[in-house]
Amino acid sequence: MVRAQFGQETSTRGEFVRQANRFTDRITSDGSSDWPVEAGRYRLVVSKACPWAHRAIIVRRLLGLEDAISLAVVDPIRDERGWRFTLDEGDRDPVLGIGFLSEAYLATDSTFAGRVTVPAVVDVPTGRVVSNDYPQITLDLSTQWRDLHRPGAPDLYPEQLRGEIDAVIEPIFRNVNNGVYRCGFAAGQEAYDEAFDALFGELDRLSERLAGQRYLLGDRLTEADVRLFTTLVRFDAVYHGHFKCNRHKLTELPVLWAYARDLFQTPGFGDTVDFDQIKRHYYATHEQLNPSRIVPLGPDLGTWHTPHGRDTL
Ligand SMILES: N[C@@H](CCC(=O)N[C@@H](CS)C(=O)NCC(=O)O)C(=O)O
Repeated sequence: MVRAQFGQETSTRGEFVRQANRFTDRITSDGSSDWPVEAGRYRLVVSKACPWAHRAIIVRRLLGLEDAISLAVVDPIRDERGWRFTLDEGDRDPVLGIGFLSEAYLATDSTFAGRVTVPAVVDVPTGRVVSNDYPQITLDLSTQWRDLHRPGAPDLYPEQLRGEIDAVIEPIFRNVNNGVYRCGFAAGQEAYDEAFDALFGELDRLSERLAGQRYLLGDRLTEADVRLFTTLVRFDAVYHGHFKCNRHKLTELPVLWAYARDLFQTPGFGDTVDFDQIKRHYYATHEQLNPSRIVPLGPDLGTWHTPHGRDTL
C-alpha cells in the first residue's frame, strides 16, 4: 500500500525532509534517452493545488505546448490511496484509463512504497511514469521541446543566464518553495523557528532584489519567476494560516505583492490559478494540521487584479 502522509519524511530533529524524486528519466530531443520528444505521446498529470505541478502547467502554457502534451488533473482531495481521477467521468483518467495515479507508479516500479506525487509525466502507450522530477520537467519543456514551442514563445532558461538562474532558484527552493513546507510540517519548535526565519529572511532579500527590477533576472521573465510565483500565489490563501508562515502576509510585503500581481496578470499565470482547489487541497488533506477540515472563506482574492505599477521599472 502506498502512503499518502509524511511520517517517513521527518528527521529526528523534527524537520521536514522531502523524499527524493523516484522517476528521473528525461524526454530528450537528441536521442540521448529512451524517451523522444513526440507530440501527443506524453500526459502531464497535475493537481491544480500543487505548487510543484503548477510550475509545469504555467511553462506548458507559456511555451504553447498544450496541443503537444495533454493534461490530466487529479482531484484536489486525495484519500489514503493518494491522488485519484475522481474529477473525470467514471472516476478514471480518459486517456490513461486508471483511477489512481498510484497505478501508473506501480506499473513502472512494482516495489514503489513512497508518496505518489504530482507532477508526473506518463508515457501514454505504455502507461509508465517517465518522470516525477519536477525541477527537471520544466527545464526540459524549455530546452528539449523547442521545436514544438509556439512562435514567439519566451526562452525561460536562456543559455547565457543559466548560471545566474540556478544561483537564484537554489535559495528560493530551500527557503521559500520548500521553506513553507518546512514551516508547516515541522514537528518541533526549533525546526519551525529555523524554517520561519529562513523563509522571511529570503523574502526580505527577494524584496530588495525586486525593488528596482521587474523580474528576478532583470527585464526578462524566466523559469526563476515561475518558481517563485507558485509559492507566492498560495501564500495568503494557505501558507500564512495553515503552515503558520505569518510574520507577514504577501499583501503586507509591498514589492513582492506588486511583483506577484504583475505575474498574476500575465497570460499563463493567473489564468492557471485555481484558488478553490488550492484551498480545499491543503485544508482538507492535511488532517494532522487541520483535523476539522474546515476551509477558510478568506482572504479576499479580488485584490489580485489591482494595478501593480511595475511595467515602468
Ligand atoms: N515529487 C516531490 C514534490 C512534489 C510534491 O510534493 N507534490 C505533492 C503535492 S504539492 C504531492 O504529490 N503529494 C502527495 C502526497 O502528499 O501524498 C516530492 O516527492 O516531494
